[in-house]
Amino acid sequence: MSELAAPWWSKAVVYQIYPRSFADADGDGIGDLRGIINHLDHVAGLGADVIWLSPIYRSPQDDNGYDISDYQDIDPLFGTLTDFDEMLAGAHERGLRLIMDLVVNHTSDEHPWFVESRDPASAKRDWYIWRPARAGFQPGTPGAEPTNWGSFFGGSAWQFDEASGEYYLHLFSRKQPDLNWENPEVRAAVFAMMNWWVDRGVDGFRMDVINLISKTYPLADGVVAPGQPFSFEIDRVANGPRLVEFLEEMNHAVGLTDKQLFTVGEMVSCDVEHARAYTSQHHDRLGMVFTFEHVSLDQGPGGKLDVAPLHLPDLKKNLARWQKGLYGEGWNSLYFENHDQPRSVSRFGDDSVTHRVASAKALATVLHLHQGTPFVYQGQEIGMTNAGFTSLEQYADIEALGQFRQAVAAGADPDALLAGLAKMSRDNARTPMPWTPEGGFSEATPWLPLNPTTPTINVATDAADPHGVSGYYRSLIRLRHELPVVQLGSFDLLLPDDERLWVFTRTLGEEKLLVVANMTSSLASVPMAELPDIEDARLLLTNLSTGQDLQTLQPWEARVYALSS
Ligand code: TEU
Repeated sequence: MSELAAPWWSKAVVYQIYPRSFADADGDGIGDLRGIINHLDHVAGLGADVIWLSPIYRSPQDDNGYDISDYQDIDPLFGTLTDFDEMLAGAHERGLRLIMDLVVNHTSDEHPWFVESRDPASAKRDWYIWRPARAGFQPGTPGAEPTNWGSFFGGSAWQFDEASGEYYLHLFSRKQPDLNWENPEVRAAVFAMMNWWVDRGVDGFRMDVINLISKTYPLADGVVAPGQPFSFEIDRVANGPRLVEFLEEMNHAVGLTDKQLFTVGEMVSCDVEHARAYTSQHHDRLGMVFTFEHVSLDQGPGGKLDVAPLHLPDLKKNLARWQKGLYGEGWNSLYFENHDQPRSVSRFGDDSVTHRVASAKALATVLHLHQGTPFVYQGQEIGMTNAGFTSLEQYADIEALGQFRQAVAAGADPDALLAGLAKMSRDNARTPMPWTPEGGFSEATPWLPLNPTTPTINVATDAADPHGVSGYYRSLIRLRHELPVVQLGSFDLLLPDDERLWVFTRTLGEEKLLVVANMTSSLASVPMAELPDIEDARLLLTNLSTGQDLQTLQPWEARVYALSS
């Protein structure tokens, strides 16, 4: 991609806010828009360019707002449209753009569209995916579901509706019925809603599970894996035959490309080839996608709660494949964390007192020096760790509870499941943002317990520390803003099979960077002969400032060199 053609987000870093857990200004234990307004300086101070807000629309909060009952209003938990306008203006004044979470694979079952759709005679019946019982079965009896699909949150993907004797499809909770995108009225309604937000001043959208909007018809049974109650053949519902058409139609209806709006499509089961097509600069589709590939490498055959050790070469090579695969054609998003993933310092780093800060910075270094748009999830910038929950009662997430229930019913060991949740559950990322040693999130009891590490891991303590994690993020973000080679340089992975070191170069014309990081908690020796010559290199950034030569790296030591070429 030439520099001229590069979009504005090639220089940008996104900061994700999960509003429920960010800051509570009205004292009900739940974060809100006023809380965000009060902390915009924190985000601007990091140097971030864009805020992505997880959903704040009206919602019964079955899935913390990813179940929307009114797309054009703010949930009273979070505030009002007036608060929203103030927040947006506050962001813009600080040079921050703001993107909304667009959740349009499904609505809430309390959305008026779905309420109307429950009536088989209504004009909205076909706005959702209704099906009769399986042939030969009594509706509502075991096995009568139209297909054998499981939902992401446990249980069947079909909900029986007594009143009409039919089932509706919900790939997520039963309170999240899937919209029928085959119906042009549905598409028109979604695009009109998006335009309403664009007219209000928002700068783009993060699109929730957007590659599920085109399903493969006719809907048919999938293979059930041994030991599983349902089929999870994701490709029956992902990347369907009309996806590209729908994305282009949306792009044109909302002017996504014309207005240079920021778009990132969250995509389950999305490989490099899909992403290349969806983000191609030669088409009007999406700016970038979120893949799940690299966050599935530590999963065993039993799924998310079957945690397998991560093999570092797998992670390095996976990211490298995406770097090569999209270069010059599409665009990468770069993330280790979000509201659905555990904390990266606990997952890929070392969250012990000794190594937490260095490993948080090492992870940040490698991620931010790849090509693409980096995403920082609230709390990641201070090296927050997993929640440390030990009993089921501590969890609030519908996914954690649903998957636990389903696995126990299928005969799994509850203790093993709890261990899996402690490592992987989404609630790990959802503990309230610790602003001060006392918490500083809310005056009331927060909706989810504070992380027990709050007295030591919090924004104030980190900011006061000259070696804090957030200061290091600021340096990384500055590097991206200042150096075209960080924005646009090509990527080459060195020592791909090395199990301790993560080493790569970035090259743009005469500019070349070398990144070397020790991704372990022990000393690591660097095979200098296999690296470019660093004799005349300039050390641009390091997380440890040991003053030693590169030959032996301290635990989690990371360095960025500018090579003269
Ligand atoms: O997540 C998509 C999704 O597939 C999740 O189920 C994800 O795979 C899982 O949480 C990882 O463990 C999006 C949102 O990010 C998530 O918060 C929502 O719950 C989900 O869609 C439904 O809207």
